[in-house]
Amino acid sequence: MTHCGVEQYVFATTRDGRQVDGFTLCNAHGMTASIITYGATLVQLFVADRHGQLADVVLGFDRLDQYETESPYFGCIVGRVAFRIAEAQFTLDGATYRLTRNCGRHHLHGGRRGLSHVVWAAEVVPCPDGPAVKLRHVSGDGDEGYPGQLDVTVQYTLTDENALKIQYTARTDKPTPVNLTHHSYFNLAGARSGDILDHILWIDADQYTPTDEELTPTGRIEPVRGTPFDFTTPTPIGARIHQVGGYDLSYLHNHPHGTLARVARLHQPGSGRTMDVLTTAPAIVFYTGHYLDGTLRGKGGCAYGKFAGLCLETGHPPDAVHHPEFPDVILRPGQVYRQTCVYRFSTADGARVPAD
Ligand code: FUC
Repeated sequence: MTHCGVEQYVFATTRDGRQVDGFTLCNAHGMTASIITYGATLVQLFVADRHGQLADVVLGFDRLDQYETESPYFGCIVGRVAFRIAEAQFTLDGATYRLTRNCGRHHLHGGRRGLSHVVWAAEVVPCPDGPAVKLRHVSGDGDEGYPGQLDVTVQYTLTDENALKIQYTARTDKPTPVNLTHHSYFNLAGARSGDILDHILWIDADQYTPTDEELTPTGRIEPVRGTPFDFTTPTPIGARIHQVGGYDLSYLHNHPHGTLARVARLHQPGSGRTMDVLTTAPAIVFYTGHYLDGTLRGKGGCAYGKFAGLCLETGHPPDAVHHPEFPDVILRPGQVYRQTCVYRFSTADGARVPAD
């Protein structure tokens, strides 16, 4: 593409015959983001390195059927409630709701189809910040066990500041939990470049929410200080990973939620690429892609091995429906769920705590 704006194309057809469109957003610096209507999924993100060389920094597939059948949530929007809900049930206003069990006896990432395995409607929308596409999906009352009809929109905007902005809204006709996130696996060296252990990570969070062996939170909120989970000083991801096997945990960051704040910075020394993560939500989940085992064939036939990409997923902490001490995730009729997440790219120094 030689101009900035939005290019719309037909991506593929689902196994049940539904057309899936793609939208490529391009900014003034040649950065591009491609989003498909299946799962509102980011399938490509081309970002410049310190020499201006573009590389695709997100893991994904060439074929739609792979997104339908084997994707470990590559690049999609996850909901209605991201992360695990213990025992796949919760009680709200005196009624108990049973959800799809798709992770042992637990519920994961909104269930079997959720928001990630459905075709969304999409339109190009005018936006002063840059080219934008807005996707919408209405999840019916009872979908995956959740109460209420939930009307969700997600807008992706690519700004001339090299930021991919993701804005969520949701409205409901019955009280229901909502926690939406974006599930890209990033590798700032380029998605075909091996593992992410050399990436330097800073997470502006003094606290995290420990989990049990099945990755459901215990409900405690603990300091990261003195643990291998402490990224308050920029640290290579590989430095302490042998102590934990892989990172898969939720942080409560140090900023008030409701206003957009930078909560993390990821930097890859070889390419010079840096990604800042900003959010209005209270938590960020860090997952190092250690369930990848080389069997998935990604874009260009590339085998994605352990640690091939990492996720920095903003939202509310996992399993908040069971932990009143965590920020509340219940949306009620008349309220509007609104969150923003920004992944902003540069070649800024990643070895120091950002000063600005
Ligand atoms: C992340 C992790 C989960 C799960 C999923 C595919 O959200 O927190 O544990 O593996 O991705």
